[in-house]
Amino acid sequence: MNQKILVAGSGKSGIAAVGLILKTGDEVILYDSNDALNKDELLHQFGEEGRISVLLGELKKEDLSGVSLCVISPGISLEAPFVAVLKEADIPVWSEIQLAYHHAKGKLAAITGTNGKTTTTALIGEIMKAYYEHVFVVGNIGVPYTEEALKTTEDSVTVAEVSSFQLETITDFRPDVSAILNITPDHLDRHKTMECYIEVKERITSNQRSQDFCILNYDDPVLREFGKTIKPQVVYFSSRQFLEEGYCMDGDRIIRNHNGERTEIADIHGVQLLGRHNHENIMAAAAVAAEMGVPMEIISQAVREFKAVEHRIEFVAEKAGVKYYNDSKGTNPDAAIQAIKAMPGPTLLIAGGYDKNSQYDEWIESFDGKVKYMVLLGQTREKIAECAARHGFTNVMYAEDMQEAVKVCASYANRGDHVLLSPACASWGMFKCYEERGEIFKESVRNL
Ligand code: UMA
Repeated sequence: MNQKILVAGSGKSGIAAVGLILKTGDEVILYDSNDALNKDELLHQFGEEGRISVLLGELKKEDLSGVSLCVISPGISLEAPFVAVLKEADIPVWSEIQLAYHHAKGKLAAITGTNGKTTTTALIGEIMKAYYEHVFVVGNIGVPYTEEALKTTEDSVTVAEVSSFQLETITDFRPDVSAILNITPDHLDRHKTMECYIEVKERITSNQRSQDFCILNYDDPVLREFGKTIKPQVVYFSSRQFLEEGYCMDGDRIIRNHNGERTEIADIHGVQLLGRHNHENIMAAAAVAAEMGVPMEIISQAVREFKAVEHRIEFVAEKAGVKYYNDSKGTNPDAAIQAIKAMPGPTLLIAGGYDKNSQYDEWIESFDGKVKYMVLLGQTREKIAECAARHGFTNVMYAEDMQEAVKVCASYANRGDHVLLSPACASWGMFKCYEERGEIFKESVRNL
């Protein structure tokens, strides 16, 4: 019997989820709390009348007649008022990745962590494509899992970047190989406490069984301990310690030690990803790929050929002897610390944006004489400036928009300096998304 499903959120995930539901023959209500959206525009993109309706604004109990499931977009908090209406009506809530998983076939690798998940997911995707014929790279990386789920077959391989938001409402989502890269404070405006955030991230393993694998960061004490408590087989990686079993550094080489055998994956001077955090991403990607059945020679070659993903310490251009880097994906203090560490010399930093309730102390401390000036944008600029002043850093300027920030940096930079956009904050408020922020930065640099 056909179901009636409410899809909440009309962004990328919601639209893709509706597409999947319509293909499976079910009925759908597309709901969005934003009543300023255009109902007809939303409706017409599906070219399908009859089995879809659109509902905007407040959700009432009577709107839920016949609805048996809600599929929620990742950006929507479970504290949103309409979720209480769903609960009252006893309607289960699935995340968009849960719906996709329910319909998907083949093998699945899922990658989470506070930072590095996009780079790691993209790298795993490239490794998989070098070995398997049908590979899908989906999730938080920007292609909703529901967009591809019905294309998967028993022979295909799916690599999913999974955020904490997407894990909040999974039920039986079960990757063959999971990875948790690291957990540092982020999204505390939504998850409230670090404990809750960690618990949500760890859910990626909650349905895994003993034949499955979980790749964990040995250098993160929480994850190291977590590895001792879970059902799947654990593979550790570490950029700080030598591991008898697992992935680690041997001088400048990234290696795998397994059953007493040492295999070299790459020399850090022979890869195009900068910084120690990226060596960790390479280890995690190699570990995931190996447990998904890819031979080490293929992994090693794909690692050497892989270039940085867009918006993640991406080299933009050199102008008047100054190198410009776009790290718009540095949306939390920890990611921004990694970017500063990866800069090879004096740096002018552009930062600030939407307030996710983050603490900036550690990030400011990481400047360590390398950051000459900081140009701040957005909602958090006063909060960051105050924090910087407490730590004795006062070379701070404000800009009204990205173009101005880039111009200010260009006028203060000397030959040999670096200009880095790595905001430590989300883009919301000034930009639609971090991609838009990064694009505007790159365009402003090109226009100098
Ligand atoms: N909305 C409501 N009610 C609310 C809140 C929002 O109806 O209470 C509606 C909005 O009006 C809007 C829609 O929900 O129409 C937006 O949904 P969304 O925020 O989930 O956006 P999508 O376009 O579906 O994008 C999402 C991810 N966004 C978030 O998690 C915030 C994208 O990750 C992801 O690429 C995409 O799905 C495909 O899977 C972005 C992100 O910022 C990159 N992720 C965070 C991060 O990386 O730190 C987690």
